[in-house]
Amino acid sequence: MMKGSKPLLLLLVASSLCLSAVIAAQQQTCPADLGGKCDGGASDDWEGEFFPGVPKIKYEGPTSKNPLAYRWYNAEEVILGKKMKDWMRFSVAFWHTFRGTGADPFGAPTKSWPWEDGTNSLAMAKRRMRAHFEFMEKLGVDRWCFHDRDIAPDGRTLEETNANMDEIVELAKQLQAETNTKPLWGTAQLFMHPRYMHGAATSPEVKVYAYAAAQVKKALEVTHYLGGENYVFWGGREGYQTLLNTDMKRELDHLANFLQAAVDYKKKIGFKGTLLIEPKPQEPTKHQYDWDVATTFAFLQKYGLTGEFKINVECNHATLSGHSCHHELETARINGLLGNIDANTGDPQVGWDTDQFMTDIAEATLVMSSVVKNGGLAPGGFNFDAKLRRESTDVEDMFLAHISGMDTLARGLRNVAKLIEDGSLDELVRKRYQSFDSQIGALIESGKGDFETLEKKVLEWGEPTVPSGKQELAEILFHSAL
Ligand code: XLS
Ligand code: NI
Ligand code: NI
Repeated sequence: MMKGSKPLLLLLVASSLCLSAVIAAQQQTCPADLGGKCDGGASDDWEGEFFPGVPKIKYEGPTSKNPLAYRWYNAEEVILGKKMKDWMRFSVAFWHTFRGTGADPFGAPTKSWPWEDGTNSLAMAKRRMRAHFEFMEKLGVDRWCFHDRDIAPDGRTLEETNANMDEIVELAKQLQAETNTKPLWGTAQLFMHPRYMHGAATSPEVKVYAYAAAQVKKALEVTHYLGGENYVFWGGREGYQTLLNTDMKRELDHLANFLQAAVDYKKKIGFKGTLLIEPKPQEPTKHQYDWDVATTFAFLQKYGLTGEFKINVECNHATLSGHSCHHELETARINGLLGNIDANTGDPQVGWDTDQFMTDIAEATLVMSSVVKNGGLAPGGFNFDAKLRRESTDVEDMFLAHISGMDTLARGLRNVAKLIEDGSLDELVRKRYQSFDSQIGALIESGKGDFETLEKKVLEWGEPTVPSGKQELAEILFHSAL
């Protein structure tokens, strides 16, 4: 999500220390304080592969000692009636993988990939796009997600910005055709530019609302043109710090009108992809309007938008809102709203949107159990909205991170298959409610359990005996499948 442009000073230092692209290719990384490679950003002339040391990643099974191999993810293997690749529908997030710099609020960028020249030029955007497609191909992932502003640089005017976008999108379209890939989703990045400091669709400035509309219009067109399967709304600043200077009702009304206009425009251009909303409770504003799945559902219902939107559940956002990812997935699923998963995880101590690759097998198993109950995610999938740790600075680390995240979820899927086959946990849940498999239970479940009838039954039955909930047994059964 960071802008690629480096401070001018770094560029000046960099240009006097310039290395050729070929030498750069041999290096894993170059020191961050040199500001990256340094040809001034004029050319798109990268020779050869971007990842010469990395082969196509293959499945080698759980005993493999090769870090550049899958242990659990075997794309073509059929599990629970579907190929693993069709359960997963993995996607690389362009912004984290290719625009992430490793900077944090206290520290400078640590990553400076060999192909980066320190500029935010069009030529650089093209070269980076080519690196991205080679990355996906070697990883064996055929979907990607993008923010408009992260694939193409801002121009001085909207016309210039859109022209930049068109040029990059043409290249992406060509690379997609060569590699048989497409976007899982696209989105407009409506949070970084200072014009969006009060929000985009919720900005009190009508000209900013209009600008956001123009930006989303273009992003929808581009996503459609590239054959994207979904389009995501994550406002970032759609919320407030304090109600002292904001009008919550007015902002929510504006947001709903904005989303309705997006629905109308989607239909107008014939875009068939699903529109998704990605809840997040805070960061950067304190109270965001899409706090969690339930809040988002209430908003969609109030404004009559339920048929038009599904939800993109991000695991780290779930935990920020005080829920587990599994809770959010189930809330979305039972309401017919589960559209996509931003696959990441947070740090239990840090409590920030740290966007880590998921490595917890138990969490992945719970996530996959919701996906299996949902019958899969298509046309959604798993987008790795996750980034390398600041200290991971080798090109190879990009692959290791994705391999780890993919294997973790693949292992989760295998565990769900084991749990289903074993059946004990499902049986425990079935038994928990079996008292409702009675005449009176059926009456209640059909909505006909009136209070007088139930009172009569209580007088007949006397005090109920309440059986154990068997939580520890459930935990034993679940963990024995991991
Ligand atoms: C940020 C969000 C963002 C969205 C896309 O927290 O997760 O990355 O997925 O704008
Ligand atoms: Ni996300
Ligand atoms: Ni996030």
